[in-house]
Amino acid sequence: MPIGFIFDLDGVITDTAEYHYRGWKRLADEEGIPFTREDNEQLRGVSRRESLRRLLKGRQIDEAVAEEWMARKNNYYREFLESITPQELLPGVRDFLDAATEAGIKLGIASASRNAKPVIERLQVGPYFDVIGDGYSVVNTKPAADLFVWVAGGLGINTADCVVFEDAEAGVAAALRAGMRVVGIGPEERVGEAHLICGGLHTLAVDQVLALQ
Ligand code: B16
Ligand code: MG
Repeated sequence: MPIGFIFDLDGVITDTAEYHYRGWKRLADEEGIPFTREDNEQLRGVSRRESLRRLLKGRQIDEAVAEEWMARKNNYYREFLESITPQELLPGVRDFLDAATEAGIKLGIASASRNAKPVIERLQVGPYFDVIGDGYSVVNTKPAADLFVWVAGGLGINTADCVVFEDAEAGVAAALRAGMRVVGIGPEERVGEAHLICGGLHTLAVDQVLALQ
């Protein structure tokens, strides 16, 4: 039976969380809003708009202002992206993608980011993936199931035959809602709902993941 592996991007393939943090931090400093690295953890895996809502912590701003702030943060973020190279693949990623491809598994990306495609291009891993789902692919991003279901559809694989690799609580919840098996990357308190928890793709073997099915 064909199997699909669906990878989140930020926190699984590469670590762009630091660049998101610096972009939001610069905006927050300019606007006099307190924002720490700890606050940034709450933005992991959620959309740009939801990130802004969490950063505001109940402060009210007009829609036009919200649009301008999101655009400004995104411009800062995109400046950082220009320096990304394949060196910024997380440990073990290329070996794991090679092993999965070798095993005949179809691979896809499901990222909440609207910048996923340029990031993948800069990392030079595009050819591994048959489908790239990003922040433009569906209306409801994680924790809704929609993005994972969209990617599974593109791969032509039943949702029940897909395994998701996720680093965010919202992403694990989304994958479970989609009826998929989930490998959680990171601490128990963040990805504890996953079927298997590990510290990164460098600690995993493809057979171990297939045994989850
Ligand atoms: P953008 P992922 C997510 O990527 C990030 O983890 C999250 O922090 C960010 O807010 C979101 O993408 C949207 O990103 O502003 O570039 O559209 O983990 O789903 O790959
Ligand atoms: Mg992520």
